[in-house]
Amino acid sequence: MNASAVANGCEIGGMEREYMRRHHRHEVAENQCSSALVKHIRAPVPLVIPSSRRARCGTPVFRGSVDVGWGVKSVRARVSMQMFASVWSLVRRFDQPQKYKPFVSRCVVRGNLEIGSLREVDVKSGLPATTSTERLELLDDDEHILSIRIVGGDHRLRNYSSIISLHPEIIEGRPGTLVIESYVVDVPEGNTKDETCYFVEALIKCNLKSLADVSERLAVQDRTEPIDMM
Ligand code: A8S
Repeated sequence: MNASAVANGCEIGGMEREYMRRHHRHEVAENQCSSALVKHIRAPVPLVIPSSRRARCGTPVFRGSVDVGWGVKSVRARVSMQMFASVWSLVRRFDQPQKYKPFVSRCVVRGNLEIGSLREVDVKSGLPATTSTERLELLDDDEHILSIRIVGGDHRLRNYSSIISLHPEIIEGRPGTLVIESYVVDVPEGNTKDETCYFVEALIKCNLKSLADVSERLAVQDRTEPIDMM
């Protein structure tokens, strides 16, 4: 990827570089800018792999392959358990970006959620835009990767495309998540590459900070409530 990588002041290590090489490839044209941001979150990627089953109480439950939280998916058993709040459970909701994105006021998806689905996102006042139309490009529940492309809206981010990937890591002895988000976008006429990167990175940093706050709060709640195994 022809991109600089920003890590909130942290060095980007070999692991991050390898994940970027594998999952964050963008074609970057001459009139475009691209970069990647990294965030470490003190909450697990997922504890279980989602299925559509629902418990009596309305809490999502799962039957099938269990990810024990350190990227180990060897525990295959017919179990049902309450879904643990996790970073992936927030990121994968293409239909509900407002769960963690602080600038989103409303989001509507028409039809089924599938690759190619479009979401109409309304953003809060005070920003240089009011709406954005975004297409789901990739949703990988095994590798924990979501990719979207912006296809419309009254803003200046033309041909914006982003990839967010989650990777399990241990932070101070507990399951944590390394988040990498990369993007490519056209540099609007009248702006420089640096200005465009600065603007987009500021928005992504806010999203990642909020993703960390929400998932860390949920992870603390999970630790205080027992697993509901059946
Ligand atoms: C995202 C990333 C970005 C969102 C941008 C960069 C946007 O929603 C906002 C302001 C704009 O000017 C453009 O993953 C747009 O949310 C907050 C409306 C697209």
